[in-house]
Amino acid sequence: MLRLLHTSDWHLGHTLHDLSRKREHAAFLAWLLDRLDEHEVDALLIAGDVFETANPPSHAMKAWYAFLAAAHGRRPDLDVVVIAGNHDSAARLDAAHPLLEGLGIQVVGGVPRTEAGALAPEKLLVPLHDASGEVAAWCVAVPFLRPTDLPPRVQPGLLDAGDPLVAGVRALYDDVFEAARARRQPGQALVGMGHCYMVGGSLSELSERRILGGNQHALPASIFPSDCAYAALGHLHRAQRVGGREEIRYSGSPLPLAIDEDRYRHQVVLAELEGEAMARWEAIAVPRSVEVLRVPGPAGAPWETVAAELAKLPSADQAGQPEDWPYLEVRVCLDGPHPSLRRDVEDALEGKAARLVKLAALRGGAGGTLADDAPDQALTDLQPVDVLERLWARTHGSEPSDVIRGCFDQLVDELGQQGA
Ligand SMILES: [Mn+2]
Repeated sequence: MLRLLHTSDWHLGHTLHDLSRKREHAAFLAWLLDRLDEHEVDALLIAGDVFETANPPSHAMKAWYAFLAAAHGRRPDLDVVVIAGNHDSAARLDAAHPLLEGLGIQVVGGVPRTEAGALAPEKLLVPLHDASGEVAAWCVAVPFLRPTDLPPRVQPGLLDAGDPLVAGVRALYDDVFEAARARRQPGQALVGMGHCYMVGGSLSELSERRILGGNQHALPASIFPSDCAYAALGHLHRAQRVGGREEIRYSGSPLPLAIDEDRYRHQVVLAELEGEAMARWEAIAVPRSVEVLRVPGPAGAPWETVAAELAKLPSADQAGQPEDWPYLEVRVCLDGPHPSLRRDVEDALEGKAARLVKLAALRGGAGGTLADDAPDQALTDLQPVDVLERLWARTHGSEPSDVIRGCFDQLVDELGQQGA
């Protein structure tokens, strides 16, 4: 019996519209430590996006190392496997590897290569130990892959409907699973890890950057072979299985990383392996330490209705510290100009225990021009690709092609890495 605990997409250092998530992350990490004990976890799999940015703030790095030290202190025999996500700096994560390795913590940031440039699949293989200290499984720990990580020998068109990137990812996983089969003894399981976008996955528009294995290069579930007992995935923030296979899962993020993720069931996954196969799995819900309120709801309502709802919010003086107050999104349907909307909302929230992170003015009604009343949209509400689309529409009067989008996404990713 081998007990795996799978989590991903912590995004330490995240801010929600400039509000720090530090306290929520601290609450989650303390909760997670308790789960390791409660469920007698043998191996903790962290499937990427440990940090929000390639160059995270020092408090986020401190939280990360404090967690690893505490986990090792509580369960000295715990195996921890960490892969880099697209938000992480591969090099920065790897930098701690020499120190962490001695604690049973395996960090895989970048794809290891020999001096001749060949893939070194052995370095992506991590043995997982059961409670008796025996190797019970081999973990194929593949970090987030960038185009330059893929083998050059891949010929387009042979597999995967002609997408050479998808074929390249498949070839890399094949090589590492093959190396794992060569190492394993009968009775030892194969476990996969990845930070990628799989075919049919459900995206959060607001918080997941499009990546390789993004919309244009969705990976088929078959990159995880049928003898893979469990695949621990990261990138999508909503917990879900992939390709109808119970053993291939996104754990989802432990906290909502965008307002529209408030309805996700935030969780970690506990999977139990018996011999070479998964015996059972269960989702463990992560308690939410700070609520997300959407008033009146995603559809919005006229201002009078919204004002009445805001008046019902609890008063600030009975509601603890401001850092614990709910995040609030207010959605107002307008059928005419309402230039004082922001001020009216702020007045309504005076003395209320809620932190306004987003005010959305939804135009409806008679379709007259409301240009003079356009809601002030903050740049922080836009994703980089939104800016591309707007500029492209203004310059060319059309939408950018998939090729242009793909190049743009890659550029944004490379810029993020340069901060590291
Ligand atoms: Mn993520």
